[in-house]
Amino acid sequence: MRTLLFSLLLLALSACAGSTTSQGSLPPATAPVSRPPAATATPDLPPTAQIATPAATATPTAGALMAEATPTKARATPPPATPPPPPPFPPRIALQPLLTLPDPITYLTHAGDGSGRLFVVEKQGRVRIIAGEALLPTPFLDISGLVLARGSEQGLLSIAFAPDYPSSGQFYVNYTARAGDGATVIARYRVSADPNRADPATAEVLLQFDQPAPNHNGGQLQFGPDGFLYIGTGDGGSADDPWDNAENLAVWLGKMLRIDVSRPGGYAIPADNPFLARAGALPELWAYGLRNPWRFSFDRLTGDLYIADVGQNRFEEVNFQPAHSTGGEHYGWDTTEGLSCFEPRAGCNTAGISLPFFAYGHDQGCSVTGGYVYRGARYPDLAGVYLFGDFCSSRIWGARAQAGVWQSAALLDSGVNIASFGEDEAGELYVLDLNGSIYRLLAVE
Ligand SMILES: [Ca+2]
Ligand SMILES: [Ca+2]
Ligand SMILES: [Ca+2]
Repeated sequence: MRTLLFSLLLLALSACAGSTTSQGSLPPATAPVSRPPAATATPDLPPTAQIATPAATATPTAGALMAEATPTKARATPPPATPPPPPPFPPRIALQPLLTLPDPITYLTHAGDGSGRLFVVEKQGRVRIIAGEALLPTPFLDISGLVLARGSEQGLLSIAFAPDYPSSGQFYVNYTARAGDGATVIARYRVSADPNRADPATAEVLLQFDQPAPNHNGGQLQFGPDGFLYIGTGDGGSADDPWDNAENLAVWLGKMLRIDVSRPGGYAIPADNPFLARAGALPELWAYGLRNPWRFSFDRLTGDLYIADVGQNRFEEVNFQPAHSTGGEHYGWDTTEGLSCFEPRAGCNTAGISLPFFAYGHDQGCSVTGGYVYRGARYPDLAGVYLFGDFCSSRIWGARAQAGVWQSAALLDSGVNIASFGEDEAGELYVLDLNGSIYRLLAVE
């Protein structure tokens, strides 16, 4: 593992060293969607200082989180002889239009197969391929006959390719189904003999659970650095978690799930899942207390997990789970929203709750869209920065932990209804407008 990480580090360093030439082959970054926002957020302060919150809640948390966020030194050993200084913060970014699809889109990723293809998820139930910046006319997968996409948060919500996709041809989808009137389905499929076409007849439903309301269906799938499949589920919907699902370990809703899909037929429970010994708890649970973790991602270099959790009426938040976590975190909902008490509104007990490292009020947005830590080669200024945004305000932020302290800043008012961020195989990032437009995310001078 250490050897692998060290190799990755060397790769990243050599990529940085070669950045000047690789940048020269890019189109000029002259198409920012809009200007950077006015400096409403204080760039160099920890984000906890940005929002008004009861001091009793915020103060102990900030200290604890900063300690937790200290980069794990063991991972980077042996260190390079002269580590490069971190790039200045905040970076300047812009968006550059890539393509516009005719239908609403929810996600973009890659297959990890060296093909350079981008896979774009259409809300109605199709997966499209972009190859060489062109949209292929025939979908990779079309399961629109199975997908219920009526509500704004319903549809085909994400796709994740197995870590061994080049040999297994297997991938996973998360959608709300016509069967069960919007029930969540996690299903496995395989590619056909044509690498640009999946075989719909290979469908195998791994998990299906009811959704009591059309909203808060989670939707993200990601393979972790441990090879297990992580699944974010929302609290089921309506408002205020009326069924108190998120804190109930006996139900699927409001959770992060973790399952082993490495063997044929169904799935297995990883032997170190945190609630195996807890009577009445579902063994698939990895973490709980989530409201609607619409997007989460792993830092491909460090393995740290960033979970953006959509808030109720006051705060949006992003949670940090270090790579060495053994799971079982309670992310607060619906005892807390952001850094504040939610139920009850005052005097809530935050003992044992993992509070977010970044929260913002609804003066700056209304629905957080989690993104990725930039690990690409083209833009060294973005190295190690977690980029994320808000669907309603279109704002994009950057955040990073530097010497154990979180730095964060608003980077761009993008004008995009940010449904998702996407990452290609090279680690370059994309921003998706729900309405169908895809943008490259660039650093600019
Ligand atoms: Ca729901
Ligand atoms: Ca409640
Ligand atoms: Ca929370």
